[in-house]
Amino acid sequence: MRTPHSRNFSLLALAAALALASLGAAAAPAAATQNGASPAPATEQARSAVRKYTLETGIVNGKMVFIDDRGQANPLLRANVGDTVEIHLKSGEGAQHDIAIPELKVQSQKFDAASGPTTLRFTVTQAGKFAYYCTIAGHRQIGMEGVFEVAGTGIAGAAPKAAARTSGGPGAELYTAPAVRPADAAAVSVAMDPAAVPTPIGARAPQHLKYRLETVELAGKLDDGTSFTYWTFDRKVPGPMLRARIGDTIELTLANARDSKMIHSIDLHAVTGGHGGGEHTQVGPGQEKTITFKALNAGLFVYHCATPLVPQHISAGMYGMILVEPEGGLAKVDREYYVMQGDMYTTRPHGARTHQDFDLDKMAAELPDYYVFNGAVGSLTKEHKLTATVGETVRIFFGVGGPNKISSFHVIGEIFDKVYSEGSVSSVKRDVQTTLVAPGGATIVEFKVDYPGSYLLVDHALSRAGKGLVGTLEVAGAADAGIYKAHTPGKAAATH
Ligand SMILES: [Cu+2]
Repeated sequence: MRTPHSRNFSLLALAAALALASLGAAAAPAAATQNGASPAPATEQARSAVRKYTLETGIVNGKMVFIDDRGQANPLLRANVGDTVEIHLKSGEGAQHDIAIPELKVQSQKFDAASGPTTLRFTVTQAGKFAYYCTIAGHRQIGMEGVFEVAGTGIAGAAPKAAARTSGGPGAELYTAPAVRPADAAAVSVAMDPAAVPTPIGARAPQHLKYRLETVELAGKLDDGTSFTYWTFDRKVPGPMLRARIGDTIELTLANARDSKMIHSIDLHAVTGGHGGGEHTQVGPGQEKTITFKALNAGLFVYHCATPLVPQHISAGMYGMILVEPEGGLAKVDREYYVMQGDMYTTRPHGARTHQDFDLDKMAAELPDYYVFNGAVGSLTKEHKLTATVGETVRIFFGVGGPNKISSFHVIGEIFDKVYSEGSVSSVKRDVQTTLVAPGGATIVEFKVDYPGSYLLVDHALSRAGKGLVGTLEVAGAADAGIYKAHTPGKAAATH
């Protein structure tokens, strides 16, 4: 078996600490302590007793944990063979959790602020030390794990069987293969319109700006006939593009929808201090928090949710960008577009016409099933297209939410006249074919369109096009044969 925290590998612990360091104090009871076995409860001395435990979820020292009624994080739970155990469960921060002891084949119902408390009741038939943990993806890894210790001798022949009950529901049957869920007929489009770019700011003095974003979890269309439970900023992927100028002071409120199952937050790479805002914007369902920051550096910056598991929240759609214009603004162009790339991990292969569930193991292995521009397959080929007319200049604000994969951004049949590498507007590269964009990074590309046709936006790691990563730029206008022409086929061969 495992001891509590043994699974806390360093990166996740770091992410959790980064994102939740300050939240813990607010969420945890004052008496919370870090770890260690708690003394046995008073009821323990009696054999074949009913043992009652109360666990509330919360955040202590940057970890998500179960907290007992004495403030102990992930307490050691004890019982004797033959006892009936009752665990009363409540979501302290409002997000969704459960508790399972898989080796004993028991699992509670899921509970959150909306469902209210629940109780897991079962009879113990087996001695030993067993791990209990929350089965919501990622929660065990960021701390929701403890030990259930059973003294005594196993009851002969008593295989752990349907001993589990949860209040208000049927007996919990563990670890049957999840049924294939049909695609959600009510799934909506999450595809952000690439033309949804705020108006240029240009030459004005610094101001105080207010932005408000809402985190929303919803069933969205991932592909034709395929749905996915997205986590979003303002119901779109990427979330809204924000625009400011250097020296502006920005007051940003993050609200988490009442029907959310998860805590969410925002870390903007344009922010100096407070983990980019992630430290002070961890919001439970139905709550909101506000930060104010000064835009000290110009450039194009990614923002993303910074709630553990951070890469899961990003992969599910929680990323966007903020442009901080330099003094005087950017040069005028004819068209501006907003495009972001993401990698997604699902329990069934690419193309499955089902509701796709998130796959934690594939994400850990960095083996995506889907790559998407603006949230879904077809967002920039079917639902929206980029358009321009010959002679116009086009600027694309391009970023990678990721969470994991670098983009080799390229437009087939075009050359970037200018690239502001890594989103930095303080230097420009000219005449670039393909530009690298890191996860959590961005670029600005500009080019004049000189010839009509369909131009494809791709990641030049082109296997990814087959997993959804294609966009279209339709250029209208007159063809100049001096720039490009195709020759009549079939004539050349005869002259040989
Ligand atoms: Cu989130």
